[in-house]
Amino acid sequence: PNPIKRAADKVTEAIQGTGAGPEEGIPGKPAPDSAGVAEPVEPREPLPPKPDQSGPDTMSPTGQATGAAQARMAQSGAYLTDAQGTRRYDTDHSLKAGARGPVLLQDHHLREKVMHFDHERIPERVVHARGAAAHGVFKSYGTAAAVSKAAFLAAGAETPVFVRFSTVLGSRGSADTVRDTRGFATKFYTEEGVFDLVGNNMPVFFIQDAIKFPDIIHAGKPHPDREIPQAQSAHDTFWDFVTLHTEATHHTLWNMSDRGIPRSYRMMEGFGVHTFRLVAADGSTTLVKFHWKPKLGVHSLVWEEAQIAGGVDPDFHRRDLADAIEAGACPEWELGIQTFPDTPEQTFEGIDLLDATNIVPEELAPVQPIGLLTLNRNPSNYFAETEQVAFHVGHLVPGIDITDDPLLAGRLFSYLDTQITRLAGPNFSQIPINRPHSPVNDMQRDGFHQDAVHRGVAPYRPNSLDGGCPFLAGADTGAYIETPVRVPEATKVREAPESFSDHFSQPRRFWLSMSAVEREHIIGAYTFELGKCYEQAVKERALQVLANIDVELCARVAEGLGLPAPEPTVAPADVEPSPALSQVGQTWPTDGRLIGIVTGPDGDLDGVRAVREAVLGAGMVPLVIAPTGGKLGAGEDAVTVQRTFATARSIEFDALLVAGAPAAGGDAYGSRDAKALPTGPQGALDPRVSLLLSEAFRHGKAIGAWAGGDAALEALGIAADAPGVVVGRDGTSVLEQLQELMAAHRVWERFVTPA
Ligand code: HDD
Repeated sequence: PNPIKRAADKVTEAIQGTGAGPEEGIPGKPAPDSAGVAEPVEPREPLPPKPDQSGPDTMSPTGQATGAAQARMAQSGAYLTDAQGTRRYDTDHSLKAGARGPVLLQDHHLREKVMHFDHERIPERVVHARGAAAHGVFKSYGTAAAVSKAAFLAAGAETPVFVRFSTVLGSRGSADTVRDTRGFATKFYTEEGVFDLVGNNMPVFFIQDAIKFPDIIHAGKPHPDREIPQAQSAHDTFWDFVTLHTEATHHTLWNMSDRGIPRSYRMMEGFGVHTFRLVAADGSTTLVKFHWKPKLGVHSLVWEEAQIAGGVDPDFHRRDLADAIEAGACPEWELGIQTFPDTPEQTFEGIDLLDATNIVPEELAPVQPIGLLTLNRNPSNYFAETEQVAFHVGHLVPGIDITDDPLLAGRLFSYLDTQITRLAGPNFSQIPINRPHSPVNDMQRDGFHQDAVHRGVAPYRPNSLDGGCPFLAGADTGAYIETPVRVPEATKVREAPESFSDHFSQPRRFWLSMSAVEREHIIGAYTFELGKCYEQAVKERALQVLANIDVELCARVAEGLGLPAPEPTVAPADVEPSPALSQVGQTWPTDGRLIGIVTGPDGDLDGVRAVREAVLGAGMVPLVIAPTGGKLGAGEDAVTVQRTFATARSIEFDALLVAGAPAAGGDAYGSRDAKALPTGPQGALDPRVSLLLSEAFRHGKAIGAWAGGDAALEALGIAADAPGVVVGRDGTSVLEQLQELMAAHRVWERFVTPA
């Protein structure tokens, strides 16, 4: 028998006086609440974690359980206790002098409960506050073994990972789909210690020297007087900074491109940004740039979708990631490296590898795949894992070393420092999500939140009292040894090298590499963002920067702002486009794409059932959209409605299908009877369906209709032969054609571009 039901029955009996009623005020016998809502009275085992949430059982070096074992320890036993493990009989009422009397100061349970609540919030990250994360595994192909001795890059090595994606500017409660750079931070729990690859979804950065990081972030964050706008770069201080600091031009252009509004975390590239130095077993070194390549391709929202999603579903990306993993559509990325000879100049084909505002085009240095990342498990507790995870670019393992990139140097300070405030002390590596999976045997002691009970009396080296333990490792026993790079004889200066001063040729390459439709999106983004600025001088300076990238770009944005287009102040750089930078023109797997099926109670439900099966069979997600919730049809074959006209909005779907009416008599084509189509109060197409279809059309999504469902499209003036519209006799054949269209992500022909 169901224990919850049994318990509920008992309480009901008590209320109705048919059983042994709870005696008022006696601990151990819960009283029914005034609404008579039954609460279980018998303890039962907590619900097991969902399959994708149960972490591996491991023990940390300090003897603490981690993963699922730790989760059980945090919430163990059947009864509610206080923080000291003492059982409580009531947690809903303060201790009072009489039921209507004053609350007593001696109520230490009230005091403890509210005290803990008062301190539940910790400072959010100063940047990248809004994030979503998942566990997974990294399987090495072994192809990097020749250039790096890192054990996790050896052939066949499998390493647990935790990946956190984020936006940069917004606070923890801000929307996911804002125009911004996305963080892509990966913690590899390797057998040689933790390696963190703390990257972004863009390969370049705003600044070349970490000393400017507070400035760019102050400029991007909300204005200090009114604290607006939230999570936006469309405001004066941001544009003031990036136009006065032209090294930001390349990154700003990436931000204004479709890369600034990804469709999904699953469909983003990731980049280590800096040049790193790999060290092979024989001591030879290679300079590299890290790339994450998503198996589903790199795709973006269109700007209107991103804005609608900000209101309709601010958790759009977070939900998408968690839902996909829970459904078993585990996202995958290939890790790749571009390799460059480790010469004293640290340049490649004239490109300074220490300047983080530069890319090296993939056509010049191909990305070589070295392993596969699969995210396969959602966190079981957001705070414990996603919030408390602490990344640091200085978490390195033997075989991976740093370069003299001045941006990286500052980061090596910042990431440790910030955790001391955010995670309240220096022991954050003992928090379960941050614990290395390799043994820890340091001589660090004490401090706030010290979890370990260290043994021994001699936490110093050398010592004789603890038998000389711990011992030092050497190169042959896996020690991390810094590469003995020669530092050129130099004079102390506060200045940038001359090679950091070209701020326009790389942005120009990016612009020239874009397809016509991507250029339109960029023009639209600059026009929108600068249109939100109040200061004329800021807009004029921004146009000057654009003129130095490309005169056409500048002229179009100037036109939108109603300002004259300035002449360039630097000659346009003679650069070759890099086709790999464009997101348009290829096809990709459609796994996990969401298909909305619009129908009503009189719709072709047999057809809807068949289409649902076909969508599932193709590894995608069908969502039936109908006027109200519940079921359509009767009996075992009834179709469950997942979205109503009130809850469905176009942004959720990658494609839409409109069902018509069931075939009447001998007409195999179905009926265009208006009754089968979802109608609104006046009998016309329901306005919410009109909005759904017209938005999907405007956003370049594939739309299909069968059995007369195209009457809905006709009502909106969408022709049956419009690009990306498929009308057919049965839903499954229409679906096949939609899938082909979705492989290109969008119906690009629908976007108007100049001839
Ligand atoms: Fe940073 C967080 C990525 C430059 C200072 N950064 C942070 C996160 C990512 C990046 C993905 C979120 C990590 C997480 O999910 O917890 N940051 C970058 C990249 C950079 C970069 C790709 C340039 C190539 N960052 C950068 C500089 C500084 C910082 C130059 C400071 C001088 N970053 C921080 C920080 C954060 C951070 C303040 C905030 C929270 C945290 O570190 O743990 O220390």
